[in-house]
Amino acid sequence: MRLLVTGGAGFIGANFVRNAVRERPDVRVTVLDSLTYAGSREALADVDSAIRLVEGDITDGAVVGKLVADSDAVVHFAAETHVDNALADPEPFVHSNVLGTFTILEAVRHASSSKAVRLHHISTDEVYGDLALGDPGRFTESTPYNPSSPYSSTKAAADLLVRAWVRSYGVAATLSNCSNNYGPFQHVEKFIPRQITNVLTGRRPKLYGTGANVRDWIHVDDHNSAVWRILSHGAIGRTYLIGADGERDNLSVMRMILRLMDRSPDDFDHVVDRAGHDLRYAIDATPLRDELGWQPARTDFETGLRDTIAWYRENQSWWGPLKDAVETTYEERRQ
Ligand code: NAD
Ligand code: TDX
Repeated sequence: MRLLVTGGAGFIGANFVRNAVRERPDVRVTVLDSLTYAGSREALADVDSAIRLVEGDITDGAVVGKLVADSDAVVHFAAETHVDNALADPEPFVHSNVLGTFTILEAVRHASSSKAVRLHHISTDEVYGDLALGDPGRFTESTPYNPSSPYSSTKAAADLLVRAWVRSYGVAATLSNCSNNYGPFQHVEKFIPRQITNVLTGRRPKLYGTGANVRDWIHVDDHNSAVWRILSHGAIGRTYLIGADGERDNLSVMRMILRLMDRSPDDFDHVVDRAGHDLRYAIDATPLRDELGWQPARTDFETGLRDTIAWYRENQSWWGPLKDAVETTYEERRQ
């Protein structure tokens, strides 16, 4: 299978590509990534000789058209992904997430007139907005879209484009909306790696507001195993929610990081809360488990977090050069 992976130099995409190269010798991977601040060649260094990395933008119709025409399947990870950046400057989010997804869809539509091209579009649970704290409900495939932020609204727009291209043009696409990922190679702007690397560089960890907000954590390898399952066995046009029953409030995650790094439980600062901060996300992944037989393998969060802390300890050469600039930006925003 000739597989095109957009955003394959980012956190989830790079883990996906590394696993694909190791576990699926029948798959030939091409990565299309514009190597924004969030993309990293180094994340693909140990599979470098087994893949083709094309540096290019997903809004470039000529480049995308040619790569899609040479592929049997496309997994579309590329996006601007950080909510705080979207609040500060939403324009790149509209560009990459909306126009970029449109460009991919048009390329798949045109290529599909002469051969089969399978598309899997990666999205987020944030398109559903948020749930109240203490609400027993969880997001399902039929929860209405209600995005809160410039990030999630552009992801929602992209999802709706994919659904329309399936219905109107018969594009062979599936979609998935996953909860919060953690694991190796996550950019240090995000919550878990930010706190780990704050401790490792002698800074104080930073909690937005009271830390009561709840996220539903999943290890990146479990997200990616679900993506493979959907790509191989999913029903065209379907949306699958991906989650591993990992709900935890931010304060508890902060305290677990501090404990695992031998710091005292109050060794962090409360900082200015995020504007419009979503309260709680929670995924009901029953259809993915029952219909496609998917099971997450890494459901022990404490073990996953311990492994992630060890990975950041051992890979300072990867994240070290990014850290100062990220913290300077946060200081300017008083976060
Ligand atoms: P990331 O920010 O780490 O990586 C994004 C990658 O996309 C980078 O390599 C970047 O260079 C590339 N990219 C951005 N704009 C591009 C463009 N215009 N052209 C080409 N490449 C471009 O993001 P991530 O956390 O790996 O997220 C990947 C996907 O998964 C996104 O679609 C995101 O919405 C979705 N998602 C993420 C999470 C999470 O917790 N991180 C959860 C659910 C869904
Ligand atoms: O320093 C911090 N302190 C803090 O308390 C940061 C960076 C975050 N937070 C809070 C905000 C959130 O409630 O932690 C929680 C997680 O924050 P992020 O890592 O920024 O993730 P989130 O906003 O939940 O979005 C993530 O999951 C869904 C990804 O960034 C998205 O791309 C994905 O779609």
